[in-house]
Parts: sequence; structure tokens; C-alpha cells
Amino acid sequence: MGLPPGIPFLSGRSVLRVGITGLARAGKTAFLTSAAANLLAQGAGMPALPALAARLAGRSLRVSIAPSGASEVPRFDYRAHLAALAADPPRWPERTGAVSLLSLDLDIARQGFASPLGPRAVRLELLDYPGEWLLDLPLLAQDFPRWSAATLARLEQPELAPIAREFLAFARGLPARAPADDTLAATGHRLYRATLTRLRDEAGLSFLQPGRFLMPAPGPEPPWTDFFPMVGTSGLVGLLASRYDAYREAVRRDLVSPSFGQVDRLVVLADILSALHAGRAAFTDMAGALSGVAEALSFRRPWIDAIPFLQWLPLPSWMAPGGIRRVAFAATKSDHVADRQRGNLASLVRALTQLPAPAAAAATASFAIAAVRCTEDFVWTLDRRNISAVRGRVLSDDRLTRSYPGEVPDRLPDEAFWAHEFLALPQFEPRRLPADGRNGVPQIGLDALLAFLLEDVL
Ligand SMILES: Nc1nc2c(ncn2[C@@H]2O[C@H](COP(=O)(O)OP(=O)(O)O)[C@@H](O)[C@H]2O)c(=O)[nH]1
Ligand SMILES: [Mg+2]
Repeated sequence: MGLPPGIPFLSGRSVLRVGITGLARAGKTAFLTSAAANLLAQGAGMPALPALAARLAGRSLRVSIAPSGASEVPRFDYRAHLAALAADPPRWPERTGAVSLLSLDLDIARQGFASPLGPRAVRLELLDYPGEWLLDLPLLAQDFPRWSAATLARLEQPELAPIAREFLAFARGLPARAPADDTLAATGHRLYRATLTRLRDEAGLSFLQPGRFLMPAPGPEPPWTDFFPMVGTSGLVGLLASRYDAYREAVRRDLVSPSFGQVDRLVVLADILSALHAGRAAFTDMAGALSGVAEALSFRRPWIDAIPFLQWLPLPSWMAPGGIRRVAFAATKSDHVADRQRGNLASLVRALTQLPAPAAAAATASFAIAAVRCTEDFVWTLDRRNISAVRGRVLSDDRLTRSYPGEVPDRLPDEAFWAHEFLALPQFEPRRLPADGRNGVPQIGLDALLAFLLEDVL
């Protein structure tokens, strides 16, 4: 049976901390809300999570929301988010801030001979952790001149230069002897940050640094955030470099902070369907970000091991070899495509997150999920061809809308794929939830993902 996993806790519950990460709009809030609603419903005897129920094989499961205790991490506002989904008409939960925590207490009856021991008591801590912050990890290994040179070169690429024009013009216009001036630093920072935001929103890019510029930490912004990439030897460059170093120090502090440490399993969410629509450049960029995260979190920590300096960092337990036991990679919003395509989508995720065989084997698995299923599959006859499509209600429209964005590739897309357009995803409205969501939330694949994540405690 092996040792009970997790970290022993005062109350006698073992604590399992699960990091749920992904870039903004990847679907983290939807995931946490649906996971909690469906676990609570399953615990109340509703058939909300079939794959999890199958693992329980008739054993009892009790689930309740745990008090937030003394944690410094803001609480995930589960009730408000579920109330939005259960409203009439249903709404998507509001955009959330940087980081939050939701704790659930699970009491799971044991199997066979172990059953007289009483139920296994687990506290499941779900940490909503911005993917943007994970993209800051590589900065730890880059000093200011190197980061600046690489970033400016990237912004000058023909595809990005139009969006970066205003910032580049400002940076190029600075005199070689620009003084260490606060106003100059603030202006450049504002332009650089606006550029990052547009690269995300208009070009659909993901690999944008520093990540905390796009997803700030809670609380007032420290004055040292005002920097931007710049090369040279001026007083201004010196000021920017010192602020960049202060920023990296904050990243390092967060990494070792007990609030964010001790994550022993991880869910990495990515809106891959939207990236397929955004086009080749955006998709390649997202793939780079995803495999960058996968690599940074992998047990061999290749980029850490490659850099002698980093090995002296006090890394948190979850960055240490063997720290993370289970990683689930998932493409979200898979209710935008029909069942056959969802299989392809899961294969595509697997292809994007292939890691070198880790030294200490973490269990990893790939999924295509919809935390909040809004559509149903149906066969659409177009030009006398039958197409596996989906239909659902889009926001503020009462009629059913049919959708078929295109064929999802089951491996890295080739030239032929990019020759055809992959259509934009309509914004579907969640289905109406009976009983204020107490029966759970319709989902696809979330049950299999949770069964994988909790396999060793179920
Ligand atoms: N159709 C569908 N849309 C989803 C699903 N999950 C998220 N979305 C959409 O994606 C948006 C962003 O999701 P959210 O959970 O707020 O992302 P976060 O920024 O990572 O927390 C939502 O407002 C929905 O429009 C899903 O399972 N199905
Ligand atoms: Mg959110």
C-alpha cells in the first residue's frame, strides 16, 4: 500500500497541496470552482465525477470546505464564483487576482483490510497560481544586460515591431548618457508594459517577461517595478539594472515562501484551442512557454542544473528533485470541439509537454478537459458532408449556435495545418445549473484528471 502521501498536519489530516497554474484566461477559476462543486456533490452522493467514483468502487467519500486558517494567501472565493455560474442567466466568474487558496477536507473510506482504520483524512489545498509567475523563473539565470539584449532583439522582429513601435522609439531616442532619472524610468516602464499587454491581447503571445508586469502580486506595487529592457552604460541603465535585480530578488523570495512552497502536485492548464486560432506565431510561442514551464518544473530541472550558480539557491521543496509527485497537463475549454477532436487535443498536449525521462519519476498525464461544459456534440451536415460539431448558447443570445472551429491536430501542427484557418471560439454561456450547483457542474474529463491527481489517496 505504500506510505500515505502528503505532509503530516497538526489535525491528523495529511495535506496535499495542488498548484493549479496557467496563464490568464486559461481557465483556472473555472477549474477550481468546478472541481470544488463536483467534489462536494460527489461527497453528497451525486454522480458528479464518474471516473473518481469508479476508483472509489463503492467506498464512501465525505467532502467539506475547510476553514482557511492562518494562511497568508487570499482565500479563493468559491461561493461567489459558483453563484455566478448558478445565476439566471448564468455568468462566468469574474476575473480573479494573482493568487488564492481553496481548502477542502476529504474523508475517504479505506479499502478491504485497512477499512477498520477508519477513513483516510486528507486536506486538499488547491492553490490558484498564475502561470505568468512561472515564466519569471528563467529570469533568475539571466542578468540585466543579457535579458535586455534578448528582449529588445525579440521586439525588433518584423512581426512584433509594429506593436512595440512606441516603446522602441522611446528606447532608441534615449541619449547614451541618460541620467538615472525616475521619470524616464517610469515613462519607459509604462510604454514597455503597454507593449507586453498588446503582445498578449493582440498577437496572442504567451512567453512575455517579466510575468509580474502582466499579473502583479497583490498589494501596492513596489517602486522598483519601474524598469524596462535597455542596453548601454548610462546612469539610467544602472538604475534599471538595480531594479531588475530587486525584481529577481522578489521572485526568489516568493519561490521559497512557505505560502507558495510545498506544492506536491500540479495541474498546468492551457487554452490550446485559442492558440491554434491565434496562428502559427502565437501557437509556437505558447508551446515554448508550456514546455518552458514543464521543463522548469521537471525533476531534473535542466535549466537549474545547467547553471552552477542556481544550484546554491534555497529552492523550495517543490522545486527540489522529487518535490512534485504528479503533474497533469490539460487543454481547457475542450467543449468547443466534438468528442473525436478531444482525443486529438489530448494527444497534442502530450506532444507539447514531452519531457526527458525524469530522474525521479513523476507521474505525468495529459488531458483535454472542460471544467464547465457549455455545449453538446452534434453531427452537422455541411455541403452533404457530416461534420462532428458542437452547439450551445453564446452569451446574450437565446438561440443555439453551432460551431466547428476546424480539425484539431493530434501532433505538432505542420505546414498543411496552418494553410487553413482555425476559427475563433465563440464565447458560450454556461448551462443553467439546477439546485444552485449543489448537484455539481457539467464537465468533461475533469473527473479523469482528478482521479489521476488523487490516485494514490483514493
Ligand atoms: N466553453 C468553455 N469556456 C470556458 C471554460 N473554462 C473557462 N472558459 C472561458 O474562459 C474564460 C476564462 O476562464 P477563467 O477560469 O476565468 O480563467 P483564469 O484567468 O485562468 O482564471 C471564462 O470566462 C470562460 O469564458 C470551459 O470549460 N468551457
Ligand atoms: Mg482566475
